[in-house]
Amino acid sequence: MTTAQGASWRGWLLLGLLGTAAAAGCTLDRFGLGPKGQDGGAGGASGSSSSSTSASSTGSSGGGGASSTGSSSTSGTGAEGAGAAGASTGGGAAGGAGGQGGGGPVCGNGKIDPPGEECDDGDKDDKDGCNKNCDIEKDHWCKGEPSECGPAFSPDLKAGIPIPDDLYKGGIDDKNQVACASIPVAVAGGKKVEKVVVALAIDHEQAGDLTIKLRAPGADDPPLVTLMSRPGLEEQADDGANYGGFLDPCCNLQECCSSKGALSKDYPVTFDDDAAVDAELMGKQLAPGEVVCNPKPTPCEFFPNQGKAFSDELIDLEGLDPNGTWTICVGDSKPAQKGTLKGATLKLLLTP
Ligand SMILES: [Ca+2]
Ligand SMILES: [Ca+2]
Ligand SMILES: [Ca+2]
Ligand SMILES: [Ca+2]
Repeated sequence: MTTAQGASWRGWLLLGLLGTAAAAGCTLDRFGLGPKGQDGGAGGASGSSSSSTSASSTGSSGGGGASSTGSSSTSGTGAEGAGAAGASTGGGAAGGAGGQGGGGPVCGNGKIDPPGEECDDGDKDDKDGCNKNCDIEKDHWCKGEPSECGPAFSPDLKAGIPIPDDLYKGGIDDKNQVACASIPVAVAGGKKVEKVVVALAIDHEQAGDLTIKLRAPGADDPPLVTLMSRPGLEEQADDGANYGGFLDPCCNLQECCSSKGALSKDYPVTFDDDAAVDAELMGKQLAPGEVVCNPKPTPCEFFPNQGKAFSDELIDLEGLDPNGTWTICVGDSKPAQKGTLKGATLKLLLTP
């Protein structure tokens, strides 16, 4: 885990997404791939026993593509392991998975190797979020390479919490005005917060109606972070007022420019300081009915934008005691389009 701390979050994010998309299941143990396979070589050799020559020539650095049943199995640990993985994915002469970075997934090398690794924290230990097969463990999340992992907390919201339509007034204490998910966190060992990421599953017809806030635990004046504030709309204050951009032909003040894109629980959105896209842009390019994050690469991850709110930032939560009740609230400040908070996940990275 120590090597993780100097690496770039942004790089992790991209690669983490690639890794998350990969199918489950690390083949390492199945094929007995040894350490020497990590730097491995060309791959793609025949699946027959005739591959033994080429496999053995690169054996010390990995080699690859040979059949696990071929005579190449005698030519060295690296070739044996990589060859087996190659045959499992490509089969025979069609070629193994060899080439860059070795012939197959190497769990424990700190890189998320396709196919199959969800994470790789640089070890083969269980119960640290990324298990010995490089699968993310239950109730955990991971990001980056080498992966950093931490606990994830998701309350059971059952049918969801309706978001009161057009009732948000700027505060989250009146639960008639906002939909809030309470997330109790209990972590032993005196660990402190290093990083906070929030993922939300929301069904809503119009993202531009919404303001989203996260309150951290704490008895006195706990941190309150505004994650999103009416994307697309340049509000004048965080008070839910319907500020106009123009007068319509009947002289009614009309709002201008709030994002028309919709949100779907099937396409959760994530708030992360390291995301590449401003939350103020969520759904801004979409027509009514089009859904944020669908299809990709419409962004799913956003860095928070507090709009005109007085707000702490996610980075301000660093060093906090994670224990207690976290609260995520969603408010709606525009009539007509409405929706429901269907799911919330609080993802934490903690000090060792
Ligand atoms: Ca790996
Ligand atoms: Ca591990
Ligand atoms: Ca805004
Ligand atoms: Ca609304």
